[in-house]
Amino acid sequence: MQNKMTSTPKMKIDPIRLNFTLAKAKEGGALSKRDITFLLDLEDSEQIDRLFQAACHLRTKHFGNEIFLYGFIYASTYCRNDCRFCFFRRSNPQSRRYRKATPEIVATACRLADAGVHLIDLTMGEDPDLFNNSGAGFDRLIDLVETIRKATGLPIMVSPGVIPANMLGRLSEAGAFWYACYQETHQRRLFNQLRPGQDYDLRLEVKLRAHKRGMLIEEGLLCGVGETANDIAESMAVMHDLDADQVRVMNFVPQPGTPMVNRIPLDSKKELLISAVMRLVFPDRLIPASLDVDGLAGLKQRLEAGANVVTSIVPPGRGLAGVARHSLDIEEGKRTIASVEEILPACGLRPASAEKYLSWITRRMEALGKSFNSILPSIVA
Ligand code: SAM
Ligand code: MD0
Ligand code: SF4
Repeated sequence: MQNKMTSTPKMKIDPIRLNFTLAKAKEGGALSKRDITFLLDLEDSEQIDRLFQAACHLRTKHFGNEIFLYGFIYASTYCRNDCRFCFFRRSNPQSRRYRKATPEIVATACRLADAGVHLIDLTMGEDPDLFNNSGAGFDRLIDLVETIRKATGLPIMVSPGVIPANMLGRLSEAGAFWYACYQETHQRRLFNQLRPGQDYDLRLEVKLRAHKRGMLIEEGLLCGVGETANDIAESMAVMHDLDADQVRVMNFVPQPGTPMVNRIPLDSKKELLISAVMRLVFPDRLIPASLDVDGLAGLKQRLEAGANVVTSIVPPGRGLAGVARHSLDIEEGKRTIASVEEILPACGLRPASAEKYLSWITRRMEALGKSFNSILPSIVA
């Protein structure tokens, strides 16, 4: 699986077409797949900077200079799947396994809420304990979501893998207003290579079902795993069809003990390029700058590519892991709001208020045709 983005001499692409394409996006015009692959072919740093400026212009147009902040709790690192890119794949002997107890998770969520995050992202592997046949596992997850929501008053995102359809409604009522389940690619052959033994259609369909149930959804891509610019453009078209509320891309990080450990990772320039093009294609949606790829050191460049949510904020001293970078910057306290707030002014940005985040969710849910009022009580309770 060779990366398509090879290091040929830094060609300038047609500046007139670049001007036209950026101007179209800034005026709210829709970009075609050809526009997207054209922009993804940018190599010249001056031209890439112009793309980043257009992305920041559109972020400002829709979100001003305010940034949302997500707390991340990786509650269980047990998983029944064997994704070839993931440190926590079932058959990785080097993986760090833990399953946090409810009181510990709730205490961590409260600590994150006190620190000022706008949402709690409750993530886990497809833990056999959760997915056991009796459904008792999901009863525990639903109780956990409800307890966290009551204790923090914050909206919750759940990312436990492919949720059984009959659990979506109960999770949503319990306070899980977001469902994150990344397809990684919308190129089936590549999906099957990355996520062997998993059902491409089921993974896509469960997001559609969650959306129909009024949950907000996040779709995500991996880059640096052999995808082409056409694959990325195709993914943005699928994200558009899903009407995804949050869209992301993460640069692949090789993991010890996994089949892709020797894959040469890309530098993060490609992730920034894709993220900036995502801002042009989804100007009014949420786009994360994750601390889970290059840590705090990679935050400024991601924000300068048009992202507007800082994710993977993990408190030290709780024995919690990240996903792609399972320990980077955590115990050093560099994945905290305090560290993030030191970076924001240099980008002319500042944290939004909790009310601002809730009003964005309200508007999106109303756009989804779901009256927020049917769910509001469970947020501000
Ligand atoms: N287990 C659930 C699932 O797979 O949907 C949720 C958690 S999963 C660990 C979250 C995401 O982290 C994956 O979908 C993938 O996009 C990203 N990720 C995992 N391993 C990674 C790696 N080595 N490099 C970059 N991103 C990675
Ligand atoms: C992040 N480490 O935001 C988290 C994780 C899963 N919903 C999120 C990948 O980067
Ligand atoms: Fe399990 Fe998720 Fe990792 Fe795949 S990406 S091995 S489903 S934790």
